[in-house]
Amino acid sequence: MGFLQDAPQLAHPHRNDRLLTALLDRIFPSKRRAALDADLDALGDYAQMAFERSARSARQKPVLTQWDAWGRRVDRIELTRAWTEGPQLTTRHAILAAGHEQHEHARLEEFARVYVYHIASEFYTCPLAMTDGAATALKTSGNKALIERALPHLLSRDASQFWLSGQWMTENAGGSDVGNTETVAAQDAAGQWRLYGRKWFSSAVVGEAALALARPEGAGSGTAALALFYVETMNGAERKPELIIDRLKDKLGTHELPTAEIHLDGLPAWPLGELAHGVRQVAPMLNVTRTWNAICAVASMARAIALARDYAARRQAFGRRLIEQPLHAQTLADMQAEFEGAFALAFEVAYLLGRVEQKVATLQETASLRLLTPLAKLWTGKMAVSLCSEALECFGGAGYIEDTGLPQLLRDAQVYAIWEGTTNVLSLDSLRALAGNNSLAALRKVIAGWLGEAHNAQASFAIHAALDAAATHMDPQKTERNALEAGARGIATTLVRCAAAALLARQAAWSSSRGDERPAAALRRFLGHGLLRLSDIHGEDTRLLLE
Ligand code: MFK
Repeated sequence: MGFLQDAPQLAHPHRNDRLLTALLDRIFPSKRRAALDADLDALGDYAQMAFERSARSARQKPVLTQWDAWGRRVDRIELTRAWTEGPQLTTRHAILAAGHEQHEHARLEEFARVYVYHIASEFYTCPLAMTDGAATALKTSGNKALIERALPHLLSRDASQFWLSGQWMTENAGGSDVGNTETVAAQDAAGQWRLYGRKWFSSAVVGEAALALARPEGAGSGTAALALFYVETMNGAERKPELIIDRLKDKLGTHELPTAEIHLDGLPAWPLGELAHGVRQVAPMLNVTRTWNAICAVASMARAIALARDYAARRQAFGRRLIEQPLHAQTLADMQAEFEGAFALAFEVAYLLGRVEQKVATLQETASLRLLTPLAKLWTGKMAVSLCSEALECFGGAGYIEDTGLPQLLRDAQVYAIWEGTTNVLSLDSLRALAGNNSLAALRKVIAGWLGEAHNAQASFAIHAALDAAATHMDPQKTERNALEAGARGIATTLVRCAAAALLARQAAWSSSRGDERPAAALRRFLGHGLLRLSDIHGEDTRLLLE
């Protein structure tokens, strides 16, 4: 046998993750740290085991069996190994329960676990995110009966009691424009609400509950007339007959996730609150799942970079290891700097979410969180795709070969930019956030606070200059609505890069004072990539280019 290339190895996703360790060292109270570290270690062990297992075994996909041998409708889904392990593992390590404890670091505790676990979970984190979102929306609704009924299951630390919840919003006609929802809610003779309609993407159809948008019979058209309902899907071990699984989707990635098309044929349902303004009521769920999206996107980047770096230290070409080749090293360092910005931002959103929920946040932090959530989602979603693509290229041809497991990283990453609101929908949501609560002024204040801890005049100057340019670009006195919308991505990306740079500067100051100069290098490289991403909005040219 001739030359055989060593495969990349996965370092421990908790113990060897210097960013996560530095973040927790910087903000986390030491009295809670031992318990958190034990969970992170265990989840990291699982992630390493899953990585090694995936190298040995063929990929699995969920299988839907609609009819049994005797013609009975069963709609049974057999799940992959990681999915069957999910309930035990995640309740034992209290992933969701941790996020709903009563202290300001609760969300950080939760999302540190999510970050370490996500890739090994094979996107079992998707229904976990929705379950977390459902618990959050139920709490916000104040509906005592539903809270008492569902929350002990959704946040359970006992797998036998645990329920997953879905988020049934997307329809064939609706898509991003949820106001076109065709599902109808009607009351039967006994006064029980029942849902009738077709949900086109249902990511947690294996769950026990869901939140669903529907139009109460006789209500008007549009978003405001939609109501938000809680449903349960099971009668003991049997799926309720009013929930019919039409088929599983054949997707580009997230193959282990059983995304389904479903029919609701009179499924019993309970309104969370008033029988209107369902999107407003589901918004707390959306903002939580968008935070999950950002953390999971960052976890994909972490995995892609970890494997590419390990490989660069193993692979020899042109007489030296890849990591010693100047252009390869430059490419990896560029990826690392952008990743560090994304990591800092996603975890700051998680931290702020905890502070807002525990009512210890300032008004500026609360207004900034509303803006930073869509910004984090849209930026990290896009970055995960480009970074995973770059990482595959770092392996040459091997990165294009299925049984290395690498192409899956890229295919899966594409979903972050699509579900939970596409990049454009989220850019427009940023405009929605900017229009209310004076959130740009709030964000500037919050950024100034981060920079106050950084003592870095050069970074401050660059960040304030970019923020000024963004503010001028979106001045409502000078910019008409169509131009504002056309430039929304550019505005969003500029604002988010400014926020990330300020967070990098704060982390760099903290780490430099402890002898670690790597975060300062990440900041310099990130600033070197530029902060401004404002678009050239020339409506006439856009029209010509589309003719
Ligand atoms: C592993 C990672 C885990 C991730 C989990 C993945 C699960 C995947 C499953 C899915 O993909 S589920 C489908 C996801 N679909 C979307 O995210 C929908 C995308 N569309 C939007 O986000 C639209 O912006 C939206 C439907 C929310 C609103 O469209 P409209 O019809 O233009 O609504 P409108 O009138 O602007 O807003 C209605 C109300 O909601 C307003 O409040 P008011 O009633 O008080 O005026 C808005 O301010 C409020 N609102 C909208 N978005 C909000 C929000 N409030 C707070 N936060 C937000 N993000």
